[in-house]
Amino acid sequence: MNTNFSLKEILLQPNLDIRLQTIAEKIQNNERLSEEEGVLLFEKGELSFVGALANFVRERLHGNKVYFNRNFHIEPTNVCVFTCNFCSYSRQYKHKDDGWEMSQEQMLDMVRKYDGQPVTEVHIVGGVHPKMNLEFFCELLQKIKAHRPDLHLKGFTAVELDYMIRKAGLSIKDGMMKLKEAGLQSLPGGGAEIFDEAIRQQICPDKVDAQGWLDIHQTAHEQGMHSNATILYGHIENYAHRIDTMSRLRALQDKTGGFNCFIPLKFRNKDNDMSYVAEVSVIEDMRMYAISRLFMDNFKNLKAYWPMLGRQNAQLSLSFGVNDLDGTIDDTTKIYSMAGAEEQTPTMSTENLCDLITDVGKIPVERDTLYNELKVY
Ligand code: V47
Ligand code: SF4
Repeated sequence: MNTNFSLKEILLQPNLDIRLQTIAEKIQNNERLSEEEGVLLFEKGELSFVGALANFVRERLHGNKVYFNRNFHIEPTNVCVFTCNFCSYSRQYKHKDDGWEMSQEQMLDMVRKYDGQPVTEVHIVGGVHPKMNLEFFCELLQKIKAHRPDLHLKGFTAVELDYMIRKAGLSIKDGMMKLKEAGLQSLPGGGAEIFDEAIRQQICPDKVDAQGWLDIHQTAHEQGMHSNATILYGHIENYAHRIDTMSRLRALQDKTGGFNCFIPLKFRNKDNDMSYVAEVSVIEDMRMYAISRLFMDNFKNLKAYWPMLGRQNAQLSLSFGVNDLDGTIDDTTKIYSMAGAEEQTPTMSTENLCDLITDVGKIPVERDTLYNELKVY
């Protein structure tokens, strides 16, 4: 199934806006788009136009390959000191009896459940619990590494890190060093949301700000760790806010080269304080992926997180610039099912994931966290 127009068909459109024509030529010549051009793509670029260009870039970088990894998630707690209005998952500390808190032993049991299974990564992320401190997490990392040294430990959003390191009275540099020594290898991309201060004030007023988020990722990169970057789109932000966030991430990537991938996350509106905001359409989702592929020219990998997007839309995204479908996740992640995502119990076997990829004429490739190819299917 080919869901794309060819680049030639796009460029031959009789009434194509001259500014879009210039953008198409820049993309063909591998030239960087400006912020103004990014906003223009959101305002004027039809799905067929941005999709054809994004698919062209995707094929230039990755041919027909689509990456996935075998991972599982540990969510230590959903008790959180912060009050992000879009979050359906957290429970405030004063209502902590409605939430969950896992002991180190319970989390190690989850790791032991995968003994003998070919998973390569554990993704650890949760709420910000005031009693789960830096020491607690360093011990947890050490214990997981001691039990299973081959498992790549990807953990903690910049929000969790900022809180636990500040509370321990350490500088970001020293705190990150301590976590690295305990076994932390990569950071997931959460907590970025939208960087614009006024929007942040409305959607997540009390957690780490844009500069704090960027500083933590820069510090991780300088210490040799890699990380991911996300954006939460489709709520009260406008197109300029999206491009501003993407531009700040692109600038940090120019500096460090430490980001593995970019992950646009669609705002879901069930059971949170922003339920009055309507969700955007699938067309807007695909435009978001395509424009991300075009604007984020120094991010090699663009990930669609299928538990949030749903399987069919994730499959569709592979024709709009996406080259990574995250992993064969077990049913241990609740952050999206609680916000109304399609996938209420997000599990998918390797076979299912490969079928989903081959059904749209692409080649499934298992990768590790750092995008080394492990197996081409
Ligand atoms: O920062 C919270 C988002 C993020 C909602 O790095 C919501 O591989 C939509 O970052 N609607 C945390 N999104 C999860 C995350 C992540 C997920 C998958 C892979 C990786 C990776 C990272 O979840 C938060 C926030 O942006 N989120 N609530 C919601 N209602
Ligand atoms: Fe806490 Fe993260 Fe939810 Fe914000 S998004 S309330 S930091 S769990």
